[in-house]
Amino acid sequence: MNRREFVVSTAAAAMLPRLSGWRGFLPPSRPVPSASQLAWQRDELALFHHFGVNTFTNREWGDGTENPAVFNPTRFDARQWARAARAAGARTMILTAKHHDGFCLWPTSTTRHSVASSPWRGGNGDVVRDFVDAARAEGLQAGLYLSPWDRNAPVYGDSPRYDDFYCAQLRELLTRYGTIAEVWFDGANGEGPNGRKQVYDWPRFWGLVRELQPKAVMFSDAGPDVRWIGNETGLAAETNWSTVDPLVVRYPGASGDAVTSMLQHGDPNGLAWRPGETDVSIRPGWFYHAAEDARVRDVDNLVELFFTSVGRNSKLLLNVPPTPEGLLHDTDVKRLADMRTALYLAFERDLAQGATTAWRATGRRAGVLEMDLGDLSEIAVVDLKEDIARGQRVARYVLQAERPGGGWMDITDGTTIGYRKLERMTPTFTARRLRVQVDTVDTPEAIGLALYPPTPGSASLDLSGQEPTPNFKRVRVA
Ligand code: FUL
Repeated sequence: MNRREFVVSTAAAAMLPRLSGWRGFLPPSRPVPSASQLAWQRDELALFHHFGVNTFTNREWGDGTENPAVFNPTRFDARQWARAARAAGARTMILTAKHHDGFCLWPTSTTRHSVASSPWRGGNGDVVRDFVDAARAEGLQAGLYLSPWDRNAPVYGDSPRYDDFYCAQLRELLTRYGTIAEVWFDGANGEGPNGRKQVYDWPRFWGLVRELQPKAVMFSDAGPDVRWIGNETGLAAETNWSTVDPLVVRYPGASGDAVTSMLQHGDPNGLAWRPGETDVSIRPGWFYHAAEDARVRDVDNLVELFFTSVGRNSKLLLNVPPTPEGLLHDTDVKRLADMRTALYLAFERDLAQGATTAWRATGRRAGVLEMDLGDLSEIAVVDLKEDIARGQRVARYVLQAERPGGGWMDITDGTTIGYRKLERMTPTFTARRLRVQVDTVDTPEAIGLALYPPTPGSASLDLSGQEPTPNFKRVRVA
């Protein structure tokens, strides 16, 4: 799509809600994901890597006055990051090509504030190049974060000139390094040296990404493909629609109660498919700080993050920051591998495999899935899913189990399902026959149900030779 088409389609999308009173006359189709959005969601886990001058100055936000000479990783090895990402079961890794300090991790022609002015590899290094090569060598996809807020660029605040500068940087990143799976925008916005607030031309930025990398998904508060989940604590909301009203969050960085609510919950009547991504760090900071070496999230905490993000119809983007050496810290690497083992064990044996199931619509906006496991089974995790290729419809579900003497007992209930809804059952429950009743916002469609038994506490498995797989399933390695 070129810029003009983008503007036209945005204008058309903006008009649709005004017709919403007429929805009864529109075809009864729900918004559905694009092929890229679907693939993005099915990957479930991506890693984020915050790396730059802050890694060396021990800060979270640089002010743009850093001397490029501080950037000098002594043992830089992006392949080590990629191996750790792969061992974690992630299928995409995203790098901060530029953070708010404006320092570029690739030799850009737009500014001298880059790796080219650093002593690292005699000024001939390119972190972005090594990063994308390493990701691909490990069979992973690469994504890039280019901070719009730039505290070094002299033209920041001189809006059209900075927009040109920013687009030139995007163009370099999206034309030099092959296929980029995700382009990550935050909404940070400040004043430039002229004292004026920068006004970003978002339709232009998004149009350029579409033109140069049509298959990439774009993340920001306002998408257009993937939305921020509204916090950095790893919590998607229990009620989480992948559809949004695009008029509520109009640009990245917009604030207000309606914005927060739309980011967290989406909108069942929203006309845009824009699923939520949950970005959170394995450490307190986004950048590496040695003082936080003992504060890396433990395995239980990482598994919990998976349940509160992926398990609530979101995707987990887990930040693991490289050290000043240019490596991921051993503690973090070990935690990632252990997280994957724990997830494999949790989802290893689906009790619903081989069960007898039957789905039927019970009304215009209701349906029921019935399941007979054949034997009484102890259930620790309930895993519900909708076929999101056909949109998201479930607004409420109730899971029931048959009592030994007949009759049904409520076990758990909830609101949205979407791509995946995971519930940890504490205490566990035992059942042979189950059913899930759903209320939907459109014609009911069959839902999926997987059930997992309790896992043996601390089993240790070597999964290092395994390919990352959807749903953290184990595959046999030849
Ligand atoms: C925010 C930034 O201000 C933080 O430093 C971090 O990069 C986070 C992922 O996005 O907007």
